[in-house]
Amino acid sequence: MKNFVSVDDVEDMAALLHMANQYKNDPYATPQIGNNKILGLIFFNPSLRTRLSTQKAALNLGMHVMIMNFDKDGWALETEEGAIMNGNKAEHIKEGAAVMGQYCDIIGIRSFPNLEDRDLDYKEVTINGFIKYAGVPIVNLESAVLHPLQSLADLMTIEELKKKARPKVVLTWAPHVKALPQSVPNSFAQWMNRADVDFVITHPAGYELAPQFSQPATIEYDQQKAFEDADFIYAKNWSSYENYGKILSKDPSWMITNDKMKLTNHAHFMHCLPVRRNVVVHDEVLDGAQSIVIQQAANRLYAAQAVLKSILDSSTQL
Ligand code: AN0
Ligand code: CP
Repeated sequence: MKNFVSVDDVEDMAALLHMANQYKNDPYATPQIGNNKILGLIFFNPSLRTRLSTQKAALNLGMHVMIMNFDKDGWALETEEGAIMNGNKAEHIKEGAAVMGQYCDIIGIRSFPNLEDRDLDYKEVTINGFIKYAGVPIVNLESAVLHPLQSLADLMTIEELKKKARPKVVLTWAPHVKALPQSVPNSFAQWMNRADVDFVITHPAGYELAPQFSQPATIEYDQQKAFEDADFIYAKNWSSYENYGKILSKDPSWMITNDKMKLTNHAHFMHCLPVRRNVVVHDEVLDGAQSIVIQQAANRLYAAQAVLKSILDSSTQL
């Protein structure tokens, strides 16, 4: 695998899942493969899970890790071609990415959308700029549009816990106080649409995801109906794609409660975290036996380790 930016970079999903499971059984199976290799991690936004799990994954492979909080410590990056840089942006991505590529063998980037200009966000200028100018493989640590490391860990968790060959997986919108990216639901939809699951998305009208990610999933506007017979409930808030970046509803009746979980087939509750308790999901669900959010977070490590291993394998073949 050259880059890991979306599901489209994965040549063989079953093989990648298998590798992640192998690392779960034996995290130190290949402690040397990353010797003398540097993973650079760049954060334009906060992170707990992605930062620590990706760092640990690299250490398990024998890599060294350099981390930079670009929002605080880096020069503000210009991404526009031909820009006259007389404003507050001190460095162009052409040099910034090319220089990082001199120091790092793989670069991971977290860069959220600004949620103001949809066309600009969906062009993925930061991650694509690094792909174009860094000259080394790029890993998406949640971009403006996608979060594939999360989705790989989510799929791994579903595979571990499913009780039937083709489980019903429901992605449900839930309320939140802030406008959040569509990256997690876009990416989850993209992966679920390729997995062997019965995939349903439920949200209030106006929260339709970009069709290139949601199709061909079933959209069900009645949350309770969507929950019927579900084996997995994946909750997440996102802001509107259509009315870009806007909060159209804070309707608390969309919060996940035990009463709603009772409509399901004893479903497992999933969330990528961080989650706002008693806004997105009631304590009784998150603290209950069906919640698998910590297992999901644990699997982030093995997902990242499999991705880094695949990239190291292909870069040594060159
Ligand atoms: C981010 C989001 O919704 O994309 C990160 C999730 C992994 N969440 C928040 O900003 C709360
Ligand atoms: N789920 C996830 O990516 O968490 P962080 O934002 O803490 O990395």
